[in-house]
Amino acid sequence: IDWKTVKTYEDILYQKSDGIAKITINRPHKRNAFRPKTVFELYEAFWDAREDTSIGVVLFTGAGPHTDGKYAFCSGGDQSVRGQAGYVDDSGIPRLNVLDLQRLIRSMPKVVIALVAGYAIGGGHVLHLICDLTIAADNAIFGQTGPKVGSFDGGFGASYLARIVGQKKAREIWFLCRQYNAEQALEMGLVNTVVPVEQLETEGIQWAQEILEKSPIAIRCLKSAFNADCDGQAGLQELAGNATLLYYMTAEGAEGKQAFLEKRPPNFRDFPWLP
Ligand code: 2NE
Repeated sequence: IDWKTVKTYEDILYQKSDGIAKITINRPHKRNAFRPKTVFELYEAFWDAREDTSIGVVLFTGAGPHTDGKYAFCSGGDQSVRGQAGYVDDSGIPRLNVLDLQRLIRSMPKVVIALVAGYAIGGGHVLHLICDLTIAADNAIFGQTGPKVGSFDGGFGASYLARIVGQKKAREIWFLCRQYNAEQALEMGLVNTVVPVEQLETEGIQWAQEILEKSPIAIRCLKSAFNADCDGQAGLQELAGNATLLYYMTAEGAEGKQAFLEKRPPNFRDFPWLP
């Protein structure tokens, strides 16, 4: 596949090719931990992929291996910039801006696939979790560390994890802060499949290409339907937004707008009240 760089960033790589965007956290010396700048850059790239009508699937991954031979998807918030009220950016403002990124990934009407080689730990584990699909390399290691390092994610990190692996397992993952290998993750439904690490990107591209053969609106509505089951009124808003989008595409919806613009009463009499 012929990846073309979209824009050059400091902490991430952003490429596209043939309907697929690839976003890579590029801080392997920190096991791809994110600082506020990393998250701002990720947000911009994900937003661009969301807006690009030629893009249907985003592959989200971490650069590696590092010079010590180890791989990481992401090891969560960069603890070296953690201040009293969050992760401190270049202008001294403490932030938890990864929460904005989580919501963008979850709500964008494109399929986001996490490609996890090595560590997906802490806030990095939550990032793979909220992706639509996860393909794990055989060397992947999953886990939460919050209660060990003085942090926690009680949002998607807790409630959505419990939806995926069940309440008992989710509590075990958070309360004991153990690490789980790729096979264990597969067994608990945390990932979709496991492949040899050298095959990770190829497998991701294969899954993306299969998805790109499908109907964009069907996938879009399904994603928002899955979200609506968990996300309360925000989830319903997403699902209902798609209903409005589809309604605007009908002659019936267009008649209302046209009548208003032509300053005449609308004529809905020709449209059936379907059973
Ligand atoms: C990921 C893990 C298990 C890897 O262990 P290992 O032994 O393979 O590597 P090592 O030596 O720990 O790390 C390599 C280098 O990366 C840095 C380390 O400090 C080390 O740097 P040097 O000593 O070579 O200079 N590094 C790794 N992770 C980092 C991090 N998160 N922040 C800053 N530097 C990091 C092991 O490294 C590990 O356990 N890392 C910490 C995982 C963690 O606790 N993350 C934060 C959880 S809290 C969070 O992410 C969060 C949240 O809970 C709520 C909202 C937002 C964020």
